[in-house]
Amino acid sequence: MTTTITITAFERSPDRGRGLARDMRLRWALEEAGQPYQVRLVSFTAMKEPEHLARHPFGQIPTYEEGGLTLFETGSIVFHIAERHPGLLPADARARAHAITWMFAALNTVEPPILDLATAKLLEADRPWAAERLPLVIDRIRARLSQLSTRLGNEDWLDGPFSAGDLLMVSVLIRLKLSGLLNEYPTLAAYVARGEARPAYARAFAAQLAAFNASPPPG
Ligand SMILES: N[C@@H](CCC(=O)N[C@@H](CS)C(=O)NCC(=O)O)C(=O)O
Repeated sequence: MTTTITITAFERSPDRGRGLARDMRLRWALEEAGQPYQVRLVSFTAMKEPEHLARHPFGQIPTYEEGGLTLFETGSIVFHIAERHPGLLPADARARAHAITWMFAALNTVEPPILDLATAKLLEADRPWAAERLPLVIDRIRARLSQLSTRLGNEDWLDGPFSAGDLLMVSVLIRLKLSGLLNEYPTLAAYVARGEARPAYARAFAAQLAAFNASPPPG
């Protein structure tokens, strides 16, 4: 018997469905795992209402429902999917521990300065100290990209075959594409392109974009 998987996503994603909202990470993982899923679209208002807060205490997307199980936090959900289906975590215990380490590295070490850049540009641009802070934020990102690029070297993926660690790392780095910073590191730009070229990524991207295009315009 199969249990239906339902995830939540933005009804009107701020990036117009172009891969940045985090439901993309779940869609990609589910596509890699060959698992069908349904999507419940939620508006910004509905996200803060009790029905959604029961799924997600911080009123955000994505969430994941499967039978009686409800999860929030993208990293935890990708791990849940990866543990249950082949293709995202190696069977060998050591290799598996390495892949899980890269999942945490993506979310805990590489993503925070990248999110800081969005905060600095979108939310803090009018503050008197903004011009002074921005170069510091960018330098912190460059430091991480340089280290990551050195570690990746000539390999296709971070530690052996493609894993959930790569899925999250590529997803995090994609946020930098528009800034131009990624192209300063050709090794990482090529790594991201390899992730985007995976058929599972393409299916997930197309599904997210289709959901945006089908959603009613605001107003
Ligand atoms: N740490 C959370 C972050 C979730 C998050 O920031 N979600 C964004 C969309 S990608 C969101 O819901 N933003 C709207 C809001 O916070 O009100 C995760 O990884 O799932």
